[in-house]
Amino acid sequence: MLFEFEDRALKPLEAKVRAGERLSLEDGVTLWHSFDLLGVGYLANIIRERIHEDKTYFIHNRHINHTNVCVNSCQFCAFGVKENDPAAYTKSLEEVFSDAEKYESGRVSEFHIVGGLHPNLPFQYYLDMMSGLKQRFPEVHIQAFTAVELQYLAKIAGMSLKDTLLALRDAGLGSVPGGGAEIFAKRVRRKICSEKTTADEWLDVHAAIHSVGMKSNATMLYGHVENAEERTDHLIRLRDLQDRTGGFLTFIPLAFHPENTSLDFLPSTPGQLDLRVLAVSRLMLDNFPHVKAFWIMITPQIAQVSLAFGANDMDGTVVEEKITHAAGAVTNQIFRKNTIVDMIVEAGRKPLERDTLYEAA
Ligand code: V47
Repeated sequence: MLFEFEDRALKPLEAKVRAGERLSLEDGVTLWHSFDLLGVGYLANIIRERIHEDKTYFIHNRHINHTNVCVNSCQFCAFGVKENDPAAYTKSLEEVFSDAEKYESGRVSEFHIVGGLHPNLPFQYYLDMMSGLKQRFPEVHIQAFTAVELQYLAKIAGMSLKDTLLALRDAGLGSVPGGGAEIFAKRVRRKICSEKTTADEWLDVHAAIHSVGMKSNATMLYGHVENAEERTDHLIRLRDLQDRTGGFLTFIPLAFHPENTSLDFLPSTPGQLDLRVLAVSRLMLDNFPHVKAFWIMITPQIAQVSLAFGANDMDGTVVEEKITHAAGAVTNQIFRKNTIVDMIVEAGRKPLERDTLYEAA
């Protein structure tokens, strides 16, 4: 296909992308600043189609957010509250199991479980959640607890991170979601999540997950106070860890939703930024197999277009999503499988149902 770049600065990058050469920090910054969004998308699509051709994955999953009580107070978050807040909730294990059962009688292939850092729940609650779900739904893969939660669980368990991971794995944990990474740069963390796990700690937790043979995902929260260099630095630090461990499956950019947060003076992310972040991520993260368009956060419409801008995964049926809906998301919380299939087909791609580890489901 003959493609004319509007921005001539992108032309040298095409040669690099076609030759499979790694893009540098400067290349990343060029991509963020280019006025030629279609050109950036065109470059990302070269890699997307080289790896996946027309294939677009989705999963039959159910998210569960077991508690919104959190000892941290991240400025970008509208989900976490203190224990005495009228909006605070903590699901009993029976409620978690009954939620898991509610959607299609637990016949999903994945439970995706994340929550706040609860001050009083014992480590046993989390072990019993894993083993209770496995006992009831032995076929369902459990992807649970961000790196931030895992670091906290190790603290309340009084165990090393590795022993905590092994105990959770023995109880049924299958893999780890990508949340909590936000933006690694110290300047940004000081402004949006000053109390949180540091960038190095987040990366160390994922290195530990990979060292025990488990897979994990990675995210980047964008569209708040970060700049182009900081986004590129974030992607390069993920790429460096992936070079060392190979344990990341998927990268998921998360579009910042400002409503009900301390950063509510910021606007929502524009569609052009959502597309650009997916495209630049696909280009920079040359060693990540998958880049996911999380339709809940960027809308189904942008997610469809993103399948020509680097994304090759649409996440899944989801069913319950409280984190971005607390922050003003207006999307559905559930899409049936046939709706996702239709969306992918309408976008001119080939839908493939997968399990968490990207085997055909
Ligand atoms: O860790 C919190 C982010 C994450 C807001 O691994 C916000 O496959 C936008 O990590 N606006 C949780 N984002 C969600 C998450 C995730 C989602 C889908 C798939 C996967 C995966 C992981 O949501 C948090 C935080 O980074 N978040 N508040 C907000 N106002």
